[in-house]
Amino acid sequence: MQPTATRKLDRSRQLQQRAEKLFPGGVNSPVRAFRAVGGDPPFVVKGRGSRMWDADGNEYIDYVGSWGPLILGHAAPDVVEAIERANRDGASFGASTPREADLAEAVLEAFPAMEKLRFVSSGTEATMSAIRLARAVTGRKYVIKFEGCYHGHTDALLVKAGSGVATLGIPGSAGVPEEFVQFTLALPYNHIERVDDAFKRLKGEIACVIVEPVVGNMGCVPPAPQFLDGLRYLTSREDALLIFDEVMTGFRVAFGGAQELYGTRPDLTTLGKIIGGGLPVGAYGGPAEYMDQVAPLGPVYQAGTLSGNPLAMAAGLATLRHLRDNRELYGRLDRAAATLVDMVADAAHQAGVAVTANRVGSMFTWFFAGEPVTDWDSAAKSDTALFGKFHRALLEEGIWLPPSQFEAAFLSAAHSMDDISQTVVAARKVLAAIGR
Ligand code: HOZ
Repeated sequence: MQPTATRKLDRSRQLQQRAEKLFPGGVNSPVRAFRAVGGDPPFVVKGRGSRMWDADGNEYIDYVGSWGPLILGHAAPDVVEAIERANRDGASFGASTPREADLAEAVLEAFPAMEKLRFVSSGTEATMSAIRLARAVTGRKYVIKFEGCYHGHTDALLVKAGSGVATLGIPGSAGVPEEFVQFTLALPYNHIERVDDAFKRLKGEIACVIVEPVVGNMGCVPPAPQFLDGLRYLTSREDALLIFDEVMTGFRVAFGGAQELYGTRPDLTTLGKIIGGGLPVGAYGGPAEYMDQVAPLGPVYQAGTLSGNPLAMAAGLATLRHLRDNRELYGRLDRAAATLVDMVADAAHQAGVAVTANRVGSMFTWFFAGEPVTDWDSAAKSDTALFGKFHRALLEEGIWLPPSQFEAAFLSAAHSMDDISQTVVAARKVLAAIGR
């Protein structure tokens, strides 16, 4: 790797100035502006395996992986080939294609809780549609979500949300009338008794509970033992639906997602990221009895011009086939991530910097916090200024972490032991400097 300690970013700065004239904050998704960590966002021009290169030729070991989809790393050969082959036949038809069923079968094989699904173009669409379906199925209005969980930017779910909303310290969003969120209850994650209370208070009125079974959008926060089973028990008892938002965790924490890892079966599942292999995609699914309520069979309307897009289907299928045929990859990812996460946490400890490391498989966060991080209140106690310092200094060393304390980092199958050693060496140097 070329030395990056005196990284030049001239070209990136020119591109940033141009972008700022064109896009709010110069970006098409807020966290990319690096506002929470300070410093200038490099403009990326190429990725290969575990690495990315910016417009000035600086090289980085990437731990964002396009925010989760790239479990096989950048430009994985079988994914690139599948996209190229599909593209030669035409990029979009607005009509059904065989690839949609190919990918659907691959998804359903891994997620037995789903009998049918519907492809959409983003995680936001998937969760929005799943909520609509849950309300239709139950004939009820209220939705329980959890503080610090992020389910995309649909109006009803932008309440005490994680991801960029948490990163920028926005309590909700301007432009969302309070009437639109009057049926959304935001409760603390991992506090099952609060969910029980809500069900008692609003008896027969709660349509569903939506949860990230492992949170990635307030940083990585695993479920407490019995939390997911507790949600399953309460939703079944109250005839409400349980929705697992596995946009981040699906095919990530295990082949069959968090529902396989923890053995809890939701009613509806939302997916995205990995199932599109780096192209825009989302999906929601569940038992046929529920899914058949969606138009054209049923009265729940939902549609999309690019839904089931042939290129996204091809990229997703190549990714899922690779994962299915190389299941041992999950064990390898788990061990490699454990090594990385623990060694950096040790380095922090030795440098006298308070860090709490959270990890599930290959998703993880180093919280700059002295206490366990189990919910939004504890995540929010992190020293975000110190995290910003850590982020900026690591970037100088050629290590690219998510530019927010409240976003999970990801390891891919393309990361080598050499990548991990380089990252640990860089983190030791940075932590020793900031711990002084
Ligand atoms: N909200 C996304 C991650 N949780 C960030 C998307 C992006 O900026 O690309």
